Amino acid sequence: MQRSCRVLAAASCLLAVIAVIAPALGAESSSDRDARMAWWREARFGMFVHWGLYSGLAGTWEGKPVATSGGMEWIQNRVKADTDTYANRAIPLFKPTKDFAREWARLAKQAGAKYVVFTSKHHEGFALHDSKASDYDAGSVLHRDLVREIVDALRTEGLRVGFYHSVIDWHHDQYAYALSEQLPHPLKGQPYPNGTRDHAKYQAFLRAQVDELLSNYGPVDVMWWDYSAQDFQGQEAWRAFDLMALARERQPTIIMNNRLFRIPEAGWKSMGTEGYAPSLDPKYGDFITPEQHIPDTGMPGVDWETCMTMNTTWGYSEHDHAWKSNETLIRNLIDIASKGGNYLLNIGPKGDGTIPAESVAAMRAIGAWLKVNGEAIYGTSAGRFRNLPWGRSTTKGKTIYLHVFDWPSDQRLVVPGLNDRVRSASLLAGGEVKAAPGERGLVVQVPSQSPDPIASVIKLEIE
Ligand code: FHN
Repeated sequence: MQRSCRVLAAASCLLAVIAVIAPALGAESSSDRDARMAWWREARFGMFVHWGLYSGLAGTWEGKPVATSGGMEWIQNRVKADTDTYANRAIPLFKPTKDFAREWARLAKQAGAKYVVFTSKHHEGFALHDSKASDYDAGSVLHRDLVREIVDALRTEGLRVGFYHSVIDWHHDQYAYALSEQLPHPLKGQPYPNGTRDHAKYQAFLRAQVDELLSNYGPVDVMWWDYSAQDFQGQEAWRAFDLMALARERQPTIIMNNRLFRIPEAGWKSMGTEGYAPSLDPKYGDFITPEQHIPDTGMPGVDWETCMTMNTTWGYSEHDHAWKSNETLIRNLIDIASKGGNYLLNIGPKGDGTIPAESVAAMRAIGAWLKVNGEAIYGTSAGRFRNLPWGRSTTKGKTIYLHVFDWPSDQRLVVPGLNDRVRSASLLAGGEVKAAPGERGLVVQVPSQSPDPIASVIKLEIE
C-alpha cells in the first residue's frame, strides 16, 4: 500500500478517535456539540418516570398517610427508616405486572413525548437493573431486569432512552452521609451503624453500576444525574469528571444534565429547586435543570429543561390529588417552548407499574393537542415576542407560530411589533385567517370561536 495511503488511513483513524474523546476532554467543537444536541433540542417534550420501591408504599407508612403533598419518593427519609426496615416494608408491595413497560412506552408515544427518562436508581438505592455490583436490585429481588424491559419497550415505540440515576444513596453502607450537611439521609445526625465508612468505596460502586447501565442496554441518549449540594458535589463527592468521561466513552453522543455539580459555572446559584443560574460551562454538563419552575424568560445560548410533577409528588402517592389541569400542562409546554426550553413531565406509576388514571388522561390530552399543533412545538426555537397579552409564540425559520390562549372577542388578534410582510396565515386546526398590517403591528382577523380553548395556533409564513 503506497505510503500516502497509509498516512491517510492513520489520519482518518486518528480523527475518529479524537471525535470520540473530544467531548470527554471538553474539547468538543460547537458544531459537533450542536450535532449531538440536535435531536434533544428538536424534541422539546419528554416523559419523566419516578418508579421504585417507594411506589408500592404509595405515601403510606404503618397504615397512615405520611403526607398528602410533597415527594413520596422521599418516604424513607420522611419516616427516618433505616434501609433494612424500609426494604422489608416496601419490597413486598413492589410487584411489577408483566407488561408495565409496554404501557409506559405506549403512553409516552400517545402523549407526543420524544424521549423518556426513568429512574434506574433513586435516593433509596434500589437499582431497577440486574446489577452484579449489588443485591439491592431487581435482578436479586425480583429475578427480573426491569431496565431491560423498559428500554426494549421504549425502543419498540421509537423513543429515546434516558436514565435518571441518583448519586445520593440511602442504602449503601459506605455512603458517608456525614460528609454533607445539605444532602438528605434518613440516618442524618446519627453515627454510622457500621462504625466507619469509606466514601471512596461508594464512589467505586457508583461507577460500577453506571458502567453496567451504559454498557449493557445498547444506546443510551440521556444521563440525568441527581443531585448535588454546595457543600458536597463534583469530583470530591462523586468523582464527577471520571463518571462523565466514562459515560462519554461508553456512549459518545450521550447528553448529560448538570446535577453532578452545584457551582455557578455549572448553572447553579443556590440550593432549592429555583437555585439555577442561566449559564453553563459544557464541561459540567449539557443542560441546566429548573425544577417545578418555568424561567421568566428564555436563556439564549443555554440548553435548559424544566422538569415538573403532574401533582405535587414525583413518586406515586395514593394521598396526593392535587392534579394540574390539562390546560395548565399544555400551556406550560407552550410557554417553555416559547422560551427555547424542553419540558420533562413526570408520571409516578404504582407499585405494580400501572399508571394513575389522572396521569394517563393528562398525557393523552397533551398528545391530542400535539397531534394538531405539534409542528408549532417540535423543532422550533424561542419566539421573537415577549409578553404577548393573549399567549406565546414560537419560531421555525421564516415561520412564526402564534399560540393563542385568550381568543379576541372582537376577532382581531393584534401582534404588537410585527411589521414583517406576511405571505400566508392559517390555523393549524384548519381554517383560513386574514392578516394585515395595523397601527401597532400585524392584525389577524380570526373566526368568532377558537378551535381550541386551551390554545389555538396560527401559522404565519413571513416574507
Ligand atoms: O430529590 C429529588 C426528587 O426526589 C426528584 O427526583 C427531583 C426530580 O428532579 N430531584 C430531586 C430534588 O431536586
